[in-house]
Amino acid sequence: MATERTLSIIKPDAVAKNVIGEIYSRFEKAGLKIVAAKMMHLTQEQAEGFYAEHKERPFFNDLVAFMTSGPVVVQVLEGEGAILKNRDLMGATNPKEADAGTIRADFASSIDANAVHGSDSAASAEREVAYFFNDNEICPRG
Ligand code: IDP
Repeated sequence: MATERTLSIIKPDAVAKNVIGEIYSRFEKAGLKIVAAKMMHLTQEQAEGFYAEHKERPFFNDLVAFMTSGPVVVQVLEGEGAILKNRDLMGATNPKEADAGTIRADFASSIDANAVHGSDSAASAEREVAYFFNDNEICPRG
């Protein structure tokens, strides 16, 4: 399987719960390397742009309000099959449907406040990594 990069966000609810380290530990134990990272408080414009594909969905305004409600931690994960591996670690969008032992099952409280974001395809990963990071902010680790 090819080495991939994927964009991950620890959302405001998980930052508020103080579980950044526990989530990073899951990435690392699964063999994913953090090759870029930053904490930031998204502006309305940044959140709307990031979730532009959901603009017409009924939950869009709530999603933007939630994502701007507190700081997030944004990272690029690198590893074999990183996109799917990260999605598996995250669990289903609705934490009530997430498999036991996944990040969302363990740390998310609702479909709105669901702890983490992860790119869902190679095309999304490419767009989302570039949305938050310049090439010179990504540190390949071999
Ligand atoms: P994903 O984050 O698992 O890829 P998406 O369908 O891409 O899920 O939705 C993006 C985000 O929008 C979700 O993580 C969740 O926070 C929010 N969301 C999705 N569906 C709903 C919904 O039905 N109600 C409220 N929020 C939703």
